[in-house]
Amino acid sequence: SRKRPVVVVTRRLPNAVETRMRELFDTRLNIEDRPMTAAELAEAVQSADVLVPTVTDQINASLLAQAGPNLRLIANFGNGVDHIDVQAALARGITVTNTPGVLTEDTADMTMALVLAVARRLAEGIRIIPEDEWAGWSPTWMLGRRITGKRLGIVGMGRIGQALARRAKAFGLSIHYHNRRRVALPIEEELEATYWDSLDQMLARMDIVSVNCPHTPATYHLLSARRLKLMRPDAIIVNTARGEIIDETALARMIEAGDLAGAGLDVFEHEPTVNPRLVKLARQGKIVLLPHMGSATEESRFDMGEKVIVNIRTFMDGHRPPDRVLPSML
Ligand code: 8YV
Repeated sequence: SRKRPVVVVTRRLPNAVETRMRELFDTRLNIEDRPMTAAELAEAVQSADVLVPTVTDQINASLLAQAGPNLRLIANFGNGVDHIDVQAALARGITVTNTPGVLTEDTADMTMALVLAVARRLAEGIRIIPEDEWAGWSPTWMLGRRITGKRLGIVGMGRIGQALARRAKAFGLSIHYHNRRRVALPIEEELEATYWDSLDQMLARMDIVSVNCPHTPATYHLLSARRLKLMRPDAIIVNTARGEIIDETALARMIEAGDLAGAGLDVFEHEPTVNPRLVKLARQGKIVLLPHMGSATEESRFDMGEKVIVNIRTFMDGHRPPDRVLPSML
């Protein structure tokens, strides 16, 4: 019988996923659930046939330069691959796969939840009763902003952007989007979505902006200080994609100055460190911060594990894995 591939998994995964992986592969688990150290990662790439990293591992060129001859596949547990130097991996003949599709709906739900939380002051309201701060109802107290009838601008109309658009449409928002290219006409018609070739022009006219594109060299600080200033002062911005897409310092400055009404962020430039200015704004109830929970459901994590397993098995059987990351995606 064929030798089972050595698969190094950098983080603890749901039990069912780990059990299945142990049945199928010579699986080496990181028993403590914490990111691997640089030395552990180096050891992993030297010994593994397959590496299964997550967003908390930096798989950069210098690490890959230490890879042993057996390392042929990096099967990422997650969709975003900005923590992996994919070019360097491909240059060494290492295939990279991710887990698209299975976390789309959950991430879109969390994006909509952030929109609602910011517009309707959910984070502030939730504290009131448990902290014994409710003096009673008043006509002018805790007023947020209506969602219905507002304009939502989606930056990045991929799977998650489209799933968000479907939800937002049901909430009575009009859908606008900016993308590298226009999406297919049937999708545009279904979503009643307006395409903006110019991100600048779209930003200037939206009530709500949602970031749903991948983080690549082309989208780093796409929402720069200059672009954030184009937004209406009563607008809000939400981000469930990657922190690096928004210039966080510029965003904090604008909220502090009252030049932007609110923000809902699930992702940050230097996770798990969060800019203290953003933390302060969250304590003041001016913005809503979540600790990277967009895809955090039991179901998503299980399905992500399944995807990782299918990618490994297909690759080991000598076929093209279904979720290969291609240079055109970077
Ligand atoms: C995970 C994500 O938190 O898939 C992504 O891109 O951000 C989330 O699903 C993480 O990436 C798991 O590695």
